[in-house]
Amino acid sequence: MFVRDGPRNALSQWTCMLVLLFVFGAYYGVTGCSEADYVSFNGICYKDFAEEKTYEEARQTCARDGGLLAMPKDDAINTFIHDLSGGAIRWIGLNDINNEGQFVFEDGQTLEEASYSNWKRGEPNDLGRRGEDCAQIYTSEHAWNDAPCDRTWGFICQLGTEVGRACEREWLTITCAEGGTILVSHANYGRTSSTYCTEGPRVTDTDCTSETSQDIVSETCNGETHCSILASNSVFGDPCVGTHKYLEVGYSCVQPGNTTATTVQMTVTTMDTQGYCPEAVVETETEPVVFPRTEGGDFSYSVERCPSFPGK
Ligand SMILES: [Ca+2]
Ligand SMILES: [Ca+2]
Repeated sequence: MFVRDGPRNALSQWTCMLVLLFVFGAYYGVTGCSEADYVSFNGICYKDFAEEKTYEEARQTCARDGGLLAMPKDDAINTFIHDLSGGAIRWIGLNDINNEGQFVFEDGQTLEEASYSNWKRGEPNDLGRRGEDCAQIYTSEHAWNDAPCDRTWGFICQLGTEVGRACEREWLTITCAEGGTILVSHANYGRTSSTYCTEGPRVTDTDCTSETSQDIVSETCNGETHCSILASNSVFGDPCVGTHKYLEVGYSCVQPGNTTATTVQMTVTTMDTQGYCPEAVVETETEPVVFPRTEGGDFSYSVERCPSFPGK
């Protein structure tokens, strides 16, 4: 019996491994996040941690992944991250440790600045002798409560604090100010939402992902203070022919020597390709021209993008 079952067991183990590899690969490809098990939502990657830690320990766990405790700054994100935990109680990246009553997100933004909060009625109440300075998400309405920071709960981390987008054939330019450098956490050239870049065909196709995006954008932008990348098929290939696509990049600006993804002032601008057509270079159909790095990176582009190109 062992002899007969041996090969079959081995075969099923292989099948199982292949299935697991495929599922993991597909999952990783779809999420496009730089760390495994993180799931992207509108450009930012999130992960639920069920293991219970104090607020500070949870903070450190997120930092080890290059991230921060999750900062829900609108209803959609708030609901999404709480659903990740199955509605369990979780620390979020919001506290009034430094200044009683003045709640601040982990990236330094105050609740007033973020203009979003979802406290349960009667919260925050800073209850007890030691007070309550750390926020958690905890009800079926995804409402928040302040709790003692040294209590232990599960928590949710996020990678990236900012999102930049450029519609197909536009440039996405990311700049970190104050000496910060770019750390890309998520990138996708394709379409996962019908909300952005709606001027084009098939914008309801929201299942379009390019598995190479993460690598290409990371290679171009990580460690730089500034980077530009063209949202086009010539850079990423065409993951869904006929659909009007956009490039979405989730990132943080990290201070040198700081292992935690600290947010500093940053700007994202998109520029029309036309603005970058160099005048002194001649392009032919067969030999695509490479942009000098000062003009936005060394990507080749096609004739159609620079119709007024000299020499054409
Ligand atoms: Ca408090
Ligand atoms: Ca409370």
